[in-house]
Formats: sequence, structure tokens, C-alpha cells
Amino acid sequence: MLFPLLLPVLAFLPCVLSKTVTYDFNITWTTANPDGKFERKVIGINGKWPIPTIEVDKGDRVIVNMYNGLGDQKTSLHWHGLFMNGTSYMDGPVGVTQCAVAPGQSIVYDFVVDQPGTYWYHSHLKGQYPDGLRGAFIVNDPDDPHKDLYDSEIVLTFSDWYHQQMPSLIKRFLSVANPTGAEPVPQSALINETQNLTVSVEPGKTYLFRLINIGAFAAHYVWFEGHTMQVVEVDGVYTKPMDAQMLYLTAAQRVAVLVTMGNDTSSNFPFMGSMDEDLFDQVPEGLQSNVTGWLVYDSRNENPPAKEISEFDPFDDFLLEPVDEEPLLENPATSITLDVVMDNLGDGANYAFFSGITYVAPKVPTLYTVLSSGNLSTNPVIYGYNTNSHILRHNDVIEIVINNLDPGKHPFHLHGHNFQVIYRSPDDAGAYDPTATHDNPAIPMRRDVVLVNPNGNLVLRFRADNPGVWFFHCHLEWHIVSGLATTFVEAPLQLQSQVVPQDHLDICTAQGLPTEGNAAGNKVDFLDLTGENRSPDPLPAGFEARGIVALVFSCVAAVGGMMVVVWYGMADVPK
Ligand SMILES: *[C@@H]1O[C@H](CO)[C@@H](O)[C@H](O)[C@H]1NC(C)=O
Ligand SMILES: *[C@@H]1O[C@H](CO)[C@@H](O)[C@H](O)[C@H]1NC(C)=O
Ligand SMILES: *[C@@H]1O[C@H](CO)[C@@H](O)[C@H](O)[C@H]1NC(C)=O
Ligand SMILES: *[C@@H]1O[C@H](CO)[C@@H](O)[C@H](O)[C@H]1NC(C)=O
Ligand SMILES: *[C@@H]1O[C@H](CO)[C@@H](O)[C@H](O)[C@H]1NC(C)=O
Ligand SMILES: *[C@@H]1O[C@H](CO)[C@@H](O)[C@H](O)[C@H]1NC(C)=O
Ligand SMILES: *[C@@H]1O[C@H](CO)[C@@H](O)[C@H](O)[C@H]1NC(C)=O
Ligand SMILES: [Cu+2]
Repeated sequence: MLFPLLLPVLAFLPCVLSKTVTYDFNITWTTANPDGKFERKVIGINGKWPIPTIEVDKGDRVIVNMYNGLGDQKTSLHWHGLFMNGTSYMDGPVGVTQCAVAPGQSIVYDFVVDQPGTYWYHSHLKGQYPDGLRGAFIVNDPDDPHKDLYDSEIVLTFSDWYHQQMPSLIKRFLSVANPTGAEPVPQSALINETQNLTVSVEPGKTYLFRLINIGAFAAHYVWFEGHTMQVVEVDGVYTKPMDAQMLYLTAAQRVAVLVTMGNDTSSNFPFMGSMDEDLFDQVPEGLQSNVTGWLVYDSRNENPPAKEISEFDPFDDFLLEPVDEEPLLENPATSITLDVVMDNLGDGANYAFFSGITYVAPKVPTLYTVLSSGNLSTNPVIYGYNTNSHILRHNDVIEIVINNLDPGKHPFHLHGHNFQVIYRSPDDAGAYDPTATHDNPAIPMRRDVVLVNPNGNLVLRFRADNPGVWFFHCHLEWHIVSGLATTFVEAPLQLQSQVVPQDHLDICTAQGLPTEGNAAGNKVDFLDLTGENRSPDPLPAGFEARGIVALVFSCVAAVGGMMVVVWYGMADVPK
């Protein structure tokens, strides 16, 4: 009897297979002590920390009902690496595609995941995620080209850990008391938000390890003692397998590797995350920058300490080739050059600049300005000076040239896309010379976070085939806080067919924030930016960071000197 009824259902089976996965997330404070040295408040979900892994199948629709139960901080969630194609308003960065969700407010994130592989999710409100709101997002794929090469998969997150909370660290970092812009150094390194993690393995089996750096600042050198890795995916892009003994995993990068276990169960093996101390201005005495986990072949074995290695010699991700063999994108219609510089502004704090502009969020999220500005949406002026907005024409090939005029390493991330990495200079090469001949790879590596070398340069390309407002920024949280970000307004006229859900707009309205108008909230005259958010004024001519350092130190010395005088004065004079 049921048979005729089932037939039409079977006809729709391919659609039926994509399911909807719903999560109810109450963002709440809890406490944790992941390095065993200091218990502190952390941002968890539903009273728990670490926060849950989101795991779905390719093609699934994901609905996250998020409630901000923090009481004292706003928040948001970003789905790192997912393109949000057609739903750019679900991307999550505050000031770019939405307002911050205030305590007591809710938001629904609702999107379809059409990419396979290894991602993560985190708060995208200035510097918040290192306080705990960071977790893995895994997309399983029945068509994984490497699926016959492994028996099962294991997710490992790598991160850095601060004992102090971000708001107090940021306040000190971005102040006249820190004129050189020295970034706070983490207290510990973590794997899976803990230390001394053990992973049970079976001899002879091959595992797919999904390695994710969910940290704030430190890149990790990663290796498995006595085992070779085979890289098969970076940032959601399947790659032809390549052997690697050691990886360099910057903040926000993901790498999936195949590791085959030996047959001998008589010993267990350490695997390591070692924070790149080059990133730290100064390495505090006694800092334990290494974190160890163990492949446990037999729980009766002891877990040996990691062997000291003589040098860090990581695998070069530039050599990878995507499985899909997407060819080099030729003849870019637009080339955008971004010069990275750190400098002081008039308030004495140290800021980060892309071509002379440090990012300051606008009064109206840039996406909402696009949607309320009609034909003026193609004029970058309306988005405000300090958003550093660039308009990309629909389907153009876009080239981004990054000249790192700074001695630091920076991992750059683009929302809404991955990009081809067509050139990366070694250290100290200076600015990119477009007139020189470069042998660009015929099939370039693609990913969504890439490292630029100290005082080096980098050339990226992508096609503007995803209308949206996409943030492009350094993924060191300290540098997003100090303004190393720019906004790509991609295909604004095509984007205007997207409709922001009412609950997103209500979040702004309930806080008295505008949802229409230019960066200054002016919806009458979009070209009048009076009242827009601006960075502090530049330093008076002739003032330099060194001057500020001298000034601060002489003040400190003067205050210190006076205190000594007072102290001596108050001490009893010995008879
Ligand atoms: C992990 O082991 C090391 C070495 O024994 C120890 O110093 C550290 O406190 C341990 N970490 C945790 C969180 O227990
Ligand atoms: C979220 O968690 C907080 C703290 O436990 C609780 O007071 C609040 O009622 C919860 N809200 C929702 C919507 O679950
Ligand atoms: C490590 O953490 C991930 C996600 O946070 C989890 O899926 C995985 O099972 C953990 N691995 C181990 C060995 O506990
Ligand atoms: C483990 O044993 C299998 C079957 O005997 C063999 O094919 C394989 O090469 C061995 N692996 C190692 C790492 O020795
Ligand atoms: C961390 O491991 C590296 C590589 O073996 C070693 O050079 C370094 O001394 C270790 N650091 C600490 C603090 O143990
Ligand atoms: C935008 O420009 C198009 C083409 O020039 C024109 O047809 C349309 O009326 C304009 N729309 C507005 C709102 O000005
Ligand atoms: C977005 O979707 C459009 C239309 O389906 C497609 O042509 C384009 O390649 C997609 N872009 C990205 C980045 O996924
Ligand atoms: Cu940076």
C-alpha cells in the first residue's frame, strides 16, 4: 500500500539528503584553568568550555539560535572560511555585516554549507575570541577525494592562552603606555584547549588529522615525532598529497594531514605545538612555549617527553596544488596594493595601517550602507574614510599586492572567498616589483589565510563572484584591534537583491543604532560624512615613536624618583 506513496519521495531523495542542523547557543561566562596554572573567567556556550564542535555534512543547512547571556559584553559569531554565498549578512563581523548583539539579545544565523573540510567559528567583535569563544567547524564530504586513504579522523586545535581577559589586555596594548605596539605575550600553549592530551591510536591505521589554529596570536610549529604527515587539505581546499615533517600553522589556518601509524605498539609518540617566539617582542623568563600531546599505541606505555629538535624547518604551503587544478587567474581587472605599516597616532598609541589608513568601524555596518544607498553604493566615499573600502566589480579578477613594510609576520585573511597565492617573497625583499618577471604557478595554491614574510611581499588573486561585503584583515587579534583591516564591497548593485532578516536589523534598532545611511548614519545626503567615526589625528610633525618612548620613560622615571623621595621622606630617620 505504501509503495505508490514512497515513489515521489524517492524522486526527491537527493534533496532530502541535505538536512538542517540546528544549534541553540547561549553564550555565557564560565570558568576554566586549561594550563593548570590559573583559573579565570572564560566565554563558553551553554555553560560549557571548550565550546562545542559544529559538525555537518556538505550541503547541510545550519541554523544557530544565538542568545547573548554574557550580561556585560556584546558579541557575534563568524563562520571562518565559509563563503556565505547569497547570505553575506550571516558572516558575522561586527560593523561590517551586522551590529553587535547586546546582552539579552538573540540572533539567528541561518546558512547553507556548500564547501567541504576544516573550518572554525569564533566571535568577530574586536579582540573577543581569545577569551574562549572559538571552536572547530567540520564539514564532512561523501565525495572527499582522499577518503579511501584513511580509516578515521581526529580534530586537534592549537592555541595560545592568556591569564588576563582581553578587555584589560587591549586597553593596555592600545595606549600611550605601549608606544611601540608590543603585543601581549601569551602565558601558555594549548592543544584542544588543554595540555598533555592523549590520543588513542591503532597500529597500522591511517588517520586524517584536522589541525586548526584557533589562537589569538602565536603561530605553531607542528610535528608528530617518528611520523610523517601528508598534507591533503588547506583551509577547505583539497590538495594533492605532499609529505611534510613539520608545519607552520598561523593563527586561523587549518591543515588536514594523513598520518599512518607504525605496527609496533611498544612505545607511544609525542606530537608538538611550539609557539613561534619570533612573534614575541620579548620572551618572558620561563615561558613554556611548547605543548605536547601523545599518540597512545598502548596505554600501558609511558608517554615520553618530546625530543629536542635542532631547528624549525617547516613545510612551504606555497608548493601545494589544489586537487581541482583551478588554473592561474589571468589579467586582473583591478590590482589593489596594500602597504603594511605600524605607526603612532596623536593619542600616542601604536596603530596598524594599510596604505596609510587604520581601520575604524563605521556607525552603520557597511553591508547596510550598501543596501540603503541605491546607485551610490558604487562610490567608496559613502562607506567612510577609515573603513578603507574598495569597490570590486562583479566577476572581475582581483589582485591584491601586500607589501609588508614591517619586520613582523602577518597572516592575512579574506572573508567570502579563498584566494590563489601567486607570489610570496622571502624575508626582506621589500615591496613587490610588478615590472619584474615572476614565474607564477600555473595551478596556484589556494587558501583563506596566508602568511606574509617579514619585510616581504605577497600577491593574491580571486574572482569577485560572491556579492557581499568582505573584510580583509590580519588574523593576529592584536593587529585587528590596532586597525590592520580593509573592506571589500563586492558587486554592490548585485548585492542589493539580498534581504537582511528582520531580527538582524532589530538588534541595531533596539540599541538605537542606525540600519540605513552612509558610514556616518546620514541617509539624506550619502556624500556628507560629517560625524563619521575617525581614527585619532596623526602625531604633530617631527614626533616619532622613539620620542614617545623617551617621554613615557622619563615620566615613569620622574614619578618613580618622586616616589622614592616621598618614601625616604616618610621613613623614620634612624637615630
Ligand atoms: C602537562 O605536563 C607538564 C609536564 O609534566 C606539566 O608541567 C603541566 O602542568 C601539565 N599541564 C596540565 C594542564 O596539567
Ligand atoms: C542563558 O544562560 C544564562 C546563565 O546560565 C541564563 O540565566 C539564561 O536564562 C539563559 N538564557 C537562555 C535564553 O537560555
Ligand atoms: C579535540 O577537540 C576536538 C574539537 O574541539 C574534538 O572533536 C576531538 O575529539 C578532541 N580530540 C581528542 C583526542 O580529545
Ligand atoms: C605494517 O605492517 C603491514 C603489514 O604487514 C605492512 O604492509 C606495513 O608496511 C607495515 N608498516 C610499517 C610502518 O612498518
Ligand atoms: C620547545 O621545543 C623546541 C624544539 O625542540 C626547543 O628548541 C625549545 O627549547 C623548547 N622550549 C622550551 C621552553 O622547552
Ligand atoms: C540607477 O541607475 C540605473 C541605470 O543608470 C537607473 O536605471 C536607475 O533608475 C538608477 N536607480 C536609482 C535609484 O537612481
Ligand atoms: C557563488 O555563487 C555563484 C552562483 O551560484 C557562483 O557562480 C560563484 O562561483 C559562487 N562564489 C563563491 C565564492 O562560492
Ligand atoms: Cu598582523
